[in-house]
Amino acid sequence: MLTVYNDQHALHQGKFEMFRGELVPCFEVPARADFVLRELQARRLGEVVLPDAFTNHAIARVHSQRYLDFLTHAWDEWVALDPANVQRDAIPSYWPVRTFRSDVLPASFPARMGLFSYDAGSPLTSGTWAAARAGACCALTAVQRVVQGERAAFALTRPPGHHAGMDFFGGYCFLNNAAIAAQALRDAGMERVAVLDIDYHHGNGTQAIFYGRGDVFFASVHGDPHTEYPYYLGYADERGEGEGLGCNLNLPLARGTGFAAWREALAQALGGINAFGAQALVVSLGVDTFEGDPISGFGLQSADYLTVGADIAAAGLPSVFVFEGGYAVAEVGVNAVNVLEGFVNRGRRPIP
Ligand code: FKS
Ligand code: ZN
Repeated sequence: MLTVYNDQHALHQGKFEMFRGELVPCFEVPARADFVLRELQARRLGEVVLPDAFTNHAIARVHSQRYLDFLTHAWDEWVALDPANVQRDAIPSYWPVRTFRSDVLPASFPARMGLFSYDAGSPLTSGTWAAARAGACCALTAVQRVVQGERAAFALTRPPGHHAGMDFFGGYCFLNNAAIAAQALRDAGMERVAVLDIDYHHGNGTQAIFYGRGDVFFASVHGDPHTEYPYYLGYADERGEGEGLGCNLNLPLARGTGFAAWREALAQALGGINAFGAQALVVSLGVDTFEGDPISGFGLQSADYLTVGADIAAAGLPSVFVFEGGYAVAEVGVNAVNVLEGFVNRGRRPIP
């Protein structure tokens, strides 16, 4: 499978994330992408190409201009607060919850940072904007290739994207690569596009971006938000609104769920996508469903990911895979590439 990759992802390298009153080392590290790249090369799964250059136009189809302006200048504003900040990641401390205003853009940088985020676990660093932008370009290049006739392409990017909303970051995500890809497929003439999110965590950002739309279907299999991050979205009764009613399918599963039950939920998600009549598919490919993942709670084993890829291939849709989570760093390459190999090899050998 064609992979689009750019080493600029490593410009985003957070030091610590806030976790239960402590700053702990970031789970979302550059080595994650390195392991996937190495595994792709070892298995000779296909060409690895650099992204093409894009303006912000396609990104601004999904994200608000004032959010993009904030991200563009955030690091410089952080350092302007205190020159010693060059050594520190920027982490928000204030958020406008219910009853506060979000229409006023405060002059204070920390206040604006809270306006455009929803957690303290997503450090913004000197290279965050450059890395996120390069990642979005990888997703857009993958879309272009698929539009030109490639059966599928993989955007190997980080930071991840599916928690980022139209105008907020969080959950290690700044630009929503899957949403940018889905919108780009629409803008290239695909009438109906589906996003399948198989990361352990609900893709709240992607859901929110398309919630009122009837042209993009969102299906997600994830940890039950009653107990799992991002907690405040991802419940089964969220079915879309207005023209988008019926175009959102959440399949939350209890912590501890193993592959058999997970695969049934995947089949339901793919059934929804099929009934919707999608012409193209974007897959938010997280492999934090792995039994050894340090921050998640499902029980998938490495070999299961071959089956996952084959099941997705059976949908028969032109597909853009976008890399999301997965924190068992040593296994993340094998697991992600197993999905891609299972997809490519479907039909070549039997998978039970
Ligand atoms: C552990 C607390 C976990 C944040 C979890 C974020 C998950 C991110 C992800 C993505 F795909 F976006 F990377 N809190 N200290 O895996 O969904
Ligand atoms: Zn995740």
